Order: sequence, then C-alpha cells, then structure tokens
Amino acid sequence: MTSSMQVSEKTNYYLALEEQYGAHNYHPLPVVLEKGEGVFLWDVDGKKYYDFLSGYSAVNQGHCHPEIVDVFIEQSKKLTLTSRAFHSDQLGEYAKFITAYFGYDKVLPMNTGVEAVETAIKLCRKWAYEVKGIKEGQSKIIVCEGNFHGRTTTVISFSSDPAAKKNFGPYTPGFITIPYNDLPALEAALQDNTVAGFLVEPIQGEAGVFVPDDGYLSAAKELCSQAGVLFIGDEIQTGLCRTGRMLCCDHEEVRADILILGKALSGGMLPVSAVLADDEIMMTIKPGEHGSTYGGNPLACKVAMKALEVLKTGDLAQNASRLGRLFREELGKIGSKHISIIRGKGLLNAIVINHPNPDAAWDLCLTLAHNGMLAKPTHGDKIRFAPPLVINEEQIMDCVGIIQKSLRVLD
Ligand code: IF1
Repeated sequence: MTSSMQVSEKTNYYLALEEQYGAHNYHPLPVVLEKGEGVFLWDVDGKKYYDFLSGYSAVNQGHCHPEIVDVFIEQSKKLTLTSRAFHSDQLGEYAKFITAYFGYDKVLPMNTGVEAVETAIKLCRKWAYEVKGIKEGQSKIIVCEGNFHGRTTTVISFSSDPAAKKNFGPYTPGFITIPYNDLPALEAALQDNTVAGFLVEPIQGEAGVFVPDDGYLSAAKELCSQAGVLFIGDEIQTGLCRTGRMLCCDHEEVRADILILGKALSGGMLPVSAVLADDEIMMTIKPGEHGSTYGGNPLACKVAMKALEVLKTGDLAQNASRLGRLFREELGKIGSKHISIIRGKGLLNAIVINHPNPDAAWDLCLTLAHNGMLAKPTHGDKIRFAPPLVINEEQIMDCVGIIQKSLRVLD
C-alpha cells in the first residue's frame, strides 16, 4: 500500500513552489491541475480525471461552463466593480432576479460563504433586538455539533472541530450548541427566550455528509416558528441542485427565514454569496451598518444570474436526484467489505471506509487519482463523492468501475 505517490518532475516543481512559499494550511492530494471542462480535470502532465469534489460543490454547473464563461468575459470587458458607493446597472437586475428565483423580499450580496454566514448572524441579532425585543447583547443563536460554516473567528467560535478552533481564541460568545438531528434537544434549547435563531446545515457536509432523519428539518422549522425564532439555513454546500432539489430544504418543503447561499452561485468563477430574507428581517440593517467592497459587484451579479439560469435549463436538480440514486445503488452492489456506510442525497455522497489502517481512505484516494478520479478524504475514514451535476449515466457507471477497481488496493 502507498501513502505517497510517484509524481512527475513537472508536478514536483509546482508542489515544491507551494511547499516553500505558500502557508501550510492544507494537505492536498499531490495532483497539479491546469484545465477543467464539465466533469473533467486535466493535470500538468495532461492526465485526465473525473472530478468528484467539484470544488466542494462550487462547480455544480461543471468546470468552465461555456455560457457562464461567456457572460464573465463579456461583463469583465465592460465593468467589474463600482463598490456600493455608487449604483451599477447589474445589481438591481440581479436582486430582482434572485429574490424572484428563491421567493424572498430582499437579498444582501456578499462574496465568500463565511461572509454570508456572518451576515446572517448579524441580521439575526439585529432582528432579535429591534423586532423580537431581546435586551441588547443578550441574544443567542443555536448551532449544531459537527457543524461547518466557515473559518472566521466568530464562526469557528461555535465549531466543535478542534482543528478548526484550537488556539484561535478568545471566542465570540452568544452561541448554544446542541446535537444535530436531535429534536428534543432543539425543543429544550428553544425554552430560553433569549434565543433568536437556529443556524443549521440541511445535511452536514464536513461531518462526512451526515443526512438527518426524514422530517427533522420540517419539525425543526415548526419548533422555531412556534418559539418565534429564526430558522437560518446554510445551503452553501447543499443548495443549488446538489442534493436533487434546488435547495435541500425543498425536500421537506421548509422555507428558511434566512437563506444562505454561496459556492455554486457563481459556478466556480469567483466568490459570490448571498443572504436572502423578507423585509421584517432584512430592513433592520440600515446604510453604513454592513457591507463589502466586492459584494454585489456587476461581474458577480451577471455571473450569478447565468449560473442560476444554467441550473434550471440544464435540469441539474433532476439529474442529481436520478444519478445520485443510481450511484448509491451501484456502489452498494460492489459489496466491498472495505465500505461500511454509503450515504448521501442527490450527488452529495460519502462512503465510510472500514479498514485497520488509519490511512486507508487517503490511500484509496491516491489510487482513485491514479485511476483517473479525484476525491478527497475527510475526517480520516470518510470519502466525499460529489461530481459536477452535469455528469451523465455512462460517466457515473465508468466511475463506479474506477472505485471498484481502486478498492482492491485495500485488500
Ligand atoms: C475549506 C468542508 C466542504 C460550507 C458551509 C459555509 C462554508 C462552507 C456549509 C464557508 C465551506 C468548504 C470550505 C473549504 C472546505 C469546504 C468544506 F469540508 F470544510 F466542510 F465543502 F464540505 N457553510 N465549505 O461547507 O464557505 O467561506 O469557504 O466560501 O477549505 O475551508 P467559504
């Protein structure tokens, strides 16, 4: 078994550059990519791979989607940034488009996912003091164990992952952690009348694609409504067709009070995130109270409109639903003793590896790469499988074959 991989001189050159001059805050597979198209990536040696990570679900529409690239180029030749000190001819059009698309009164545009999460937290707190009437500085937000919402100091303050949190304190107060997928725990936490919001991922991605029980989201939403608490849905990873519906909350007909989007909102072109809410919540923020230099820039607006349009014209929710089911079924048929769990929804899936060697998942990913498929282990024993949603049935079957063949490295 291999814990490292033979790499070309060319690949080694790029690995060494990053190693010497880049901060060591990641441990990537030793693959150096230079081109992408649809479900495929190519490395600097010209080797072709299926992408089964999709930039952590940022490229649901497929790499370098031609229609998105076209509007990117067109708009970037015309106007890319105004700041919010002035208006642009794109922001209003985009705001109208995205609010109609998801059915909310207003949008607040940001860039990265975690900025949108921070925005949602700030909005929730403002609403708590100015609408709900909680005493200033007292409001709390309920979060779930095993969450991942990004990497700012406030957001890691309520992480339960020591790697994300340790030695980055002091931490921001005002969060209550309860177990995920636990309605009695939510009900109990909601007894505290200083609680203003419940921040939740409809499926926990970083926790290894942990899918809650059917009915959890709708019951949680109901409990929040009864308590007069905002249900804040982080759909940064689960949204935009990934799980087989436009939003993962759509599976249970749940409408978040605050909806957070990111990643595939730009189809992988540039960081574009958004917070959607109705006026009662959104209008609590006044001029000067929140913002961002790049948030809502005309390039982002134009790209996001096209990225959202492509999700519908490409029927990507339907494709994710159908091929996700096929993928899980076919993986199950392999019947490998090295796979203890196969789980997921749509094309957001993971397997849990059952093997005495703690590096087994990493070794399997190296072998998958060798055999032409890129996936990344998480938390040691889990591997996420999340291809671009433009993948077709033949390609899914091809990839199941690659996984089957690669599993032999663990025998
Ligand atoms: C990294 C994980 C995925 C997210 C949810 C907010 C954010 C993310 C639900 C923040 C980001 C990324 C970030 C990436 C790893 C990755 C990830 F493994 F850590 F959990 F996708 F599964 N909410 N998730 O998943 O968005 O600020 O990064 O745009 O390397 O940190 P961001």
